[in-house]
Amino acid sequence: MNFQNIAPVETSTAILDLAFGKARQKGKMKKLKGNWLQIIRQKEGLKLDVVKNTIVTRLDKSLKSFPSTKDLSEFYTKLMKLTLDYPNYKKSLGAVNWAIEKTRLLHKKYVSKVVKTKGRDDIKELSKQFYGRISSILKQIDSNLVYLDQCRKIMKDYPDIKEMFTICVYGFPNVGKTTLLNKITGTKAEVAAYAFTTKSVNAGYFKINDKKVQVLDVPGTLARKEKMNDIEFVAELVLKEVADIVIYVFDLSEYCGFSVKKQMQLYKTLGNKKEILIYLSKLENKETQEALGDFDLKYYSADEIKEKIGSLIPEIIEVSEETEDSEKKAVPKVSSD
Ligand SMILES: Nc1nc2c(ncn2[C@@H]2O[C@H](COP(=O)(O)OP(=O)(O)OP(=O)(O)O)[C@@H](O)[C@H]2O)c(=O)[nH]1
Ligand SMILES: [Mg+2]
Repeated sequence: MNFQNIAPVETSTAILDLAFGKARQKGKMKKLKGNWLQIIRQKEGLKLDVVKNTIVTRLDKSLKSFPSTKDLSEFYTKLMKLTLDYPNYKKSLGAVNWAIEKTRLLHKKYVSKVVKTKGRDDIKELSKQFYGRISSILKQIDSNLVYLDQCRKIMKDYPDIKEMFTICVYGFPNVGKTTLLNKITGTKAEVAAYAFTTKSVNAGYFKINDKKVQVLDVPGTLARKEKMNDIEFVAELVLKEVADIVIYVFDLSEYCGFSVKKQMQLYKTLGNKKEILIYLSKLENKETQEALGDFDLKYYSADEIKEKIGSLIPEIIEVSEETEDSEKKAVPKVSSD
């Protein structure tokens, strides 16, 4: 899902200025035929069309560029609930929809009134009413438009997570998660010698046995449930909703600033619902070598991790068209290992 392409949402004033400006231009341009009354009726009808079309097109474009709820994965739905005022977001989309319908109805009503007018004053009065009512509709949704634009700005920074077999690299800040991601996938995400370098989700991809794998390196977490910030919640969400396998990174040298004991506590919170592969960073360090004696969990090198992942990716069985009348289906099957 790509959240970068949501179109900026204009304010009601900007949309009204544009619509009325275009209508004024239209009123000047057109050469029309008929008697004077027919001409001014036609002119006014055209202006009403321009106002309606401009407003409906602009609002509809905004509405359509937001993702439709039914296309969103559980991960993005939860992320939206976490980072937006979700009821206000839904209400705002509904309000824009309401304004589109209301504008269409009002236009229809006034177009039929204009053709029945008897003189210049009648027409003037009607168009004044129409412009007033249209302005009032748009003003009513102004706070919704402003809020939707705020949502767009937040959603623009959502990680682009693809639907494929996914590994989540997890562990305390500064332990070497991003370094491992770069090692496995060949990406060049930022690595630094201080905690919380990664502020968002880094994604890398590699192929094993002809199958593409997504590796997500999430920001370091301090496992403090009650004081989590948004990005730590995102890390948890990736871990729970997206990851098929977790790589837990231990830094036995403790150069990261966290004791092995603390790192072990976070590791234990992962439970056994998902396959967890342990990676030890900074293995060449003296301190790591010394701590290795007490470390009695199975761990893997970066190359071994890739191999192991290859053996854990589900087989995709293509159901042939002869056996299945409907469209081809891909049935995932977890390989027994
Ligand atoms: N010597 C050595 N240094 C490493 C190794 N892995 C990581 N480092 C160093 O440890 C520091 C932190 O590495 P990162 O990969 O940025 O750690 P991170 O877990 O992604 O950190 P956050 O994004 O802040 O959570 C950097 O200075 C790395 O160069 C390793 O295997 N050996
Ligand atoms: Mg990092």
